[in-house]
Amino acid sequence: MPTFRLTYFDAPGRAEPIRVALFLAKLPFEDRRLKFPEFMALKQQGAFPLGSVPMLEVDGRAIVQTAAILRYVARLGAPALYPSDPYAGLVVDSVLDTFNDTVSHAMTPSLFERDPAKKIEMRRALVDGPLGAALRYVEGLIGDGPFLTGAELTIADIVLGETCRQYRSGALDGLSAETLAPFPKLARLGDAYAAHPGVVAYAAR
Ligand SMILES: N[C@@H](CCC(=O)N[C@@H](CS)C(=O)NCC(=O)O)C(=O)O
Repeated sequence: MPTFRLTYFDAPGRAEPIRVALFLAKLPFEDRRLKFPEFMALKQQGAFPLGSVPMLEVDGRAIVQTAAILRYVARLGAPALYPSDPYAGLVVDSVLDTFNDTVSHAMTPSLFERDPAKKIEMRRALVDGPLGAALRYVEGLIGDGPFLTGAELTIADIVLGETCRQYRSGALDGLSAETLAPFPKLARLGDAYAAHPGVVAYAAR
């Protein structure tokens, strides 16, 4: 088995689903968490191929792009985390891109907004716009559940479950359990994720 080192900030963000997937796949890894000045210094030294994190080093080789890393972890250590059915795989990939690309980019300006009132206004616009569209899209994709493609937890469920957890925690001003209220299937997925034995074990580690 290769050695793994995951580099990110000391925050959940894009890295938390990768950390959870590595844990569920029983793949030991070094969880390297950088303070922002350390990140900037390393970035200036060219430590990150595209200047961004998360970065997974596989036997010392630097690999970036969150969704690709998640699929690799699923392929390597936990086949159940990625469906073998091609349509189910398409749904998983579409949800990963929706959250890692569309939602992340839409969210970024509000993360840097310092004025609390403006931040809340930006979050309201997100819920009325791209975030709401993404949540409606996911709600429509979930079938009988509890997870996105059925009974098995996939890497897309990890991303969705962490998203639900983050909104419910109140860590993002203007987003809360109420944001999920119009999306009962997604809210149920969030509950099933939080109760998954592997996720419970990850939280207790
Ligand atoms: N497409 C990349 C985007 C990575 C990304 O935007 N990372 C942010 C943190 S979440 C970052 O490193 N920002 C700091 C910077 O670009 O200087 C992925 O999906 O992993």
